[in-house]
Amino acid sequence: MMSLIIGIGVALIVVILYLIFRIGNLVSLVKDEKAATQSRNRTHAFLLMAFMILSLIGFYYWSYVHFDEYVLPVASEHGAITDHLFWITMAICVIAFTLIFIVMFWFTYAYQYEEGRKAAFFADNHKLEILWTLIPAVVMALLIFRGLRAWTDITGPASKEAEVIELVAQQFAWTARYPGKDTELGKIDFRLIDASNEFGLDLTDEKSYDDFKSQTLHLPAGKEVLLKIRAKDVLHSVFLPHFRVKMDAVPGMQTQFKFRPMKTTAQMREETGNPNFNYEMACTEICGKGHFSMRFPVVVEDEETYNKWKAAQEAWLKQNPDYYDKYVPKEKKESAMIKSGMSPDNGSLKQVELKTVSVN
Ligand SMILES: [Cu+2]
Repeated sequence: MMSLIIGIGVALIVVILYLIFRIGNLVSLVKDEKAATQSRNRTHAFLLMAFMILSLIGFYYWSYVHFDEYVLPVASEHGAITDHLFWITMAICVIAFTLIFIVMFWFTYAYQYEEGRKAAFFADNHKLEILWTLIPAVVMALLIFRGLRAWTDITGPASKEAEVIELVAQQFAWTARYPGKDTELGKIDFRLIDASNEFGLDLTDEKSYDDFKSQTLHLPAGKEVLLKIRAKDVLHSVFLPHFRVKMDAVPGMQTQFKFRPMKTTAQMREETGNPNFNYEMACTEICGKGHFSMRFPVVVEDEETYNKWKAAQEAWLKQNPDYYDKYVPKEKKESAMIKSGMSPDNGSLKQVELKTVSVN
């Protein structure tokens, strides 16, 4: 209903403006041409001033009323710094925008055509040029300096205790890989990727034996997390809005993002008053037709629950025993069995069972 009223209002304003224009034209037919031009000029100058005032009121009013919808609650440590930087930049832009907007329209009003008035002319003005170069340069330098510090912190090396998680993007899904008990991700090789080995796990590396796959991103609250990000086909982008995390997933290279989630999903439900609240991760790079579906559920738990969840997960190798038979080197078979938590009947035995079933 509200938008209908606004629509009708806008239509009426357009009709009124058209009528004013028509009246101006008719008047110019009756009066002499010079006076008519002057009158038209005055009308335009007045309309431009009205546009300036109405737009500014609209801009400030809208921003004020919808302010709370602009930002999601922050749930990470560095998020506060990112937000601070964002709002400083926004404040500078709004001040500059308002000043330029007012001056621009004021000039069209104050210096409208008047008979006999001549425009001032000067070829250059050093003082003015130095001023309008120096002020933006200093402001930009300060902003970039602060931004760079935040950036090096986010992309810098993580501490040894950091929880390392790999996020792999492909058209059109995310997969997460956790390092398992040894807390180190195993080596990967893109040439090893196939229908089952979607990570391209290199099973000659012992660190890969306990790695496990997850279709939900579990994060421990209060602990540093290092996301290692890669893409298998085209550009994708990791976006965790509540944590102020955004990093491109680039095919052929690994990117990373370090952060510390501070609020569990349960705490966030309480804070937002929404019992159905869930964090989520999205892809923010238009990566193809199914881009919209690249949504990944995120759960933040306290460290204890998180560790319990981790301990309950099955290693990728345990779920794919035929890879144990085919790709784990002989001398590492025992270590692979222990690290992946396989029982002796997982490997070759299960293979035999499967074959029997398919024959039948
Ligand atoms: Cu994508």
